[in-house]
Amino acid sequence: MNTSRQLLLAALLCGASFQAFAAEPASAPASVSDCWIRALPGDLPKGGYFKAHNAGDQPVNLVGISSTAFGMAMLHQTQSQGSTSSMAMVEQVPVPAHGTLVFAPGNYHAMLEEPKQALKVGSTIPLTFSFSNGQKVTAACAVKSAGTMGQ
Ligand SMILES: [Cu+2]
Repeated sequence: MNTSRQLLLAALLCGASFQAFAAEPASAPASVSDCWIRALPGDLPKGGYFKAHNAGDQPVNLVGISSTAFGMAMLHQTQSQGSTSSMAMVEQVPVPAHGTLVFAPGNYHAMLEEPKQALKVGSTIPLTFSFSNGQKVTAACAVKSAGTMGQ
């Protein structure tokens, strides 16, 4: 008798706390804007550039990129040493509280490989950005010509 009562109480408490969580407004401080992809011919990896914003009081990390339009999507950073530059994969990139992180040519970028279709300049491709707070943000990224230098 006592045990079933405790179980019932536990179930009620769990339900109550779950509801309290669900009733809270979803915290979604991260957003992405100005996304574009440089169209390069053939199988060359394409660079994706964008601005990641964080409207929250806590820093948040960008932890991944995915797209149904590419077989592989990674976070990269271009590192220059003298006249040579190379690219390194990065696991996560911090977006400061109330800050913006700019992904631009020559620095952080999305590396998009194995396109499932040829990229058409003027079209848009959705990229999905995953953040450390659990947010997934999808942005429509404009495909721009290979000669585009900035945004
Ligand atoms: Cu790269």
